[in-house]
Amino acid sequence: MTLNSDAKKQLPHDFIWGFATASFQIEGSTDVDGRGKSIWDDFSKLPGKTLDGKDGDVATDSYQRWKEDIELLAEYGVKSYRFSIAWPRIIPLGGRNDPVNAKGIKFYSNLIDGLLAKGIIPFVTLYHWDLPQALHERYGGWLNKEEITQDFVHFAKVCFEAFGDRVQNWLTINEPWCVSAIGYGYGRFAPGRTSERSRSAEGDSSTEPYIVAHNELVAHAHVVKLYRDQYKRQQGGQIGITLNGDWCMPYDDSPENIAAAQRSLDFHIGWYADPVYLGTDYPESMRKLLRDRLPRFTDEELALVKGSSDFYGMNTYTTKLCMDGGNDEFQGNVKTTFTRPDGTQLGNQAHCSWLQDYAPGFRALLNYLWKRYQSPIYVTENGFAVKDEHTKSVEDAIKDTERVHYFKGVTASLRAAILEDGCDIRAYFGWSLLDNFEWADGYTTRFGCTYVDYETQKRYPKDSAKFLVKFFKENVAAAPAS
Ligand code: PNW
Repeated sequence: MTLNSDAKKQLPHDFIWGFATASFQIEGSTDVDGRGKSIWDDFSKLPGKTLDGKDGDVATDSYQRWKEDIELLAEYGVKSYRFSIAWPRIIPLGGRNDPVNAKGIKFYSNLIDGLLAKGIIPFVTLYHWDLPQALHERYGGWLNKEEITQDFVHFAKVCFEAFGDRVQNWLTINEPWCVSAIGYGYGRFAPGRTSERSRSAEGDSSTEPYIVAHNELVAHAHVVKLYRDQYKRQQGGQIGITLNGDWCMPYDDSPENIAAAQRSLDFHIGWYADPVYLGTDYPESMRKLLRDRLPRFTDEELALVKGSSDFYGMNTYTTKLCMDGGNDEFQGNVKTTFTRPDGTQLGNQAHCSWLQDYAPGFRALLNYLWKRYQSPIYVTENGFAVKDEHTKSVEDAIKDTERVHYFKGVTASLRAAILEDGCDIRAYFGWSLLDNFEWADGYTTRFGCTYVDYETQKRYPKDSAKFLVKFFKENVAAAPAS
C-alpha cells in the first residue's frame, strides 16, 4: 500500500466527531412518563431567572421527536452524538432508596438503540445539571457530600446496568465549575443560591461553591471507581469528567497580568483538573486566596480523585484577556476583557457577552492542557451564538456566516494542534445539534447548528452544520479495510 502525503495529513480514522446536547435543554415533556422534577423546573419558572421568562417544559420537544433527531444526525453523517440522561427520569425522586422509573429507562434505551442502528456512537453524560429537585429539598443536593455521593453513585449504577452493554463512552459531570460557581456563587443557574440577597434568600457565595466543587469531585471519583471495579472489564468502555475552560491571555506583558492569566486558568481549570489529573491539591493560587474556605482533601479522597478520568473532557468557547484586579473570586480576582490595549476586539462578538471568536486561543488551550495534564483530549463542546439570531427569519438565520467563521477557525486550530503540535486529541463535538433552552438566557441565545422554529418545532440545518460535516468528512481518514 502506498501512503500518499495527503492521507498522512488527515486526522486518524478513529477520530470521533458529532454534535452535543443536554437533556433539560432539549427534551421538554417535563411532566411525562413519570419524570420527577429537576432543580431547573421550578427555578426557570421563577420571575427574572430566565431572560425571556421561558422554561424547559417544551424546549425542542426532543423527548417526543427523538426519532426525528436521530434522522437528522444520520443525514449529517456524524460518527457520534453526545447527550445527557435526565436523572429525574430514571429515578424521579433521585435517591438510592427511591423507585426506579422503567419508562425513563426505556426512553434512553430506545434512543441508544436508534443511534446504534444508524452506526452513531452514543457519548453519554450522566449529569448535565438537572439534579432531582427532591434531593435538593431532602438534604441540600450537592452541598451534602455523603448523601449526594451515595445517590449519584446509585444513579450511575442504574445507568451502567441499563445502558452499559451498549454505551462505551461515559461522562460523569458536565462542567462542575458552572454547577458550583454559577449555581451556588453567582446564583444565576439552579439552584440559584448566592449571598446576593436580591437574588436569593439563602446561600453563601464565599463558602458553598467550594464545598459543592469538592463534593462534585468526590462523587465523580466514586462513580469512576464503581465503573472501573464492576463494569469496565465486561463492558469495555471509558469514563471521565468534562470541564469547561477558556483560554486566558495576559492583557499586556506586565508581570501582574501574566500572573493573572495563569491565575484565571487555575480558578477555572486547575481547580478540578489538578486534583483529577495530577493528583495534587487545589492550585496554590486558590489556596492562597481562599485559605480555609477551600475544603481539604483527606488522603483517601485525593487518592480516589487522582487519575479518576480516562481522558480530558474539554468544553471551550472563547479566549479572555486577563488583568490583575477586581474582587470576583470565581475569576481568581482577575478582570477580563475582549478589547486589546490598542482598542481592537479579539474577534466577532457573540450574542452572549462572554463569547468572542478567537481561534488561536483554541489551539493554545489544547496545547496547554495536553502539556500540563498529558491525558487524551475529547473536545466535548465548542460553539458560537450568532448575535441577534433569534430576531432573524429562518432564511436569514440558517445563513450563519459568523458561526461558520468560528468553526472554520477552530477546526483549522484543531487540525494544527493534532498534526503539527502533536497533541493527542480524539474527539470533537459541536455545541449544539439544535438551538435549545440556553439556561438563564432562555431561548434568546441560539447555539444550534440546526435552526429550530419553536412554533412548529421544525428543524432547519444551518450553514455551520454543513461546514462541520464537510470538514470532518474531508479531514478524517477513511477506516482501514478490514
Ligand atoms: C455550557 N459562561 O455552559 C454548557 O455545558 C451548555 O449546556 C451550554 O448550553 C453551553 O455551554 C453554551 O453556554 C456554559 O458563562 C454556560 O462562561 C455559561 C458559561 C460557559 C459555559
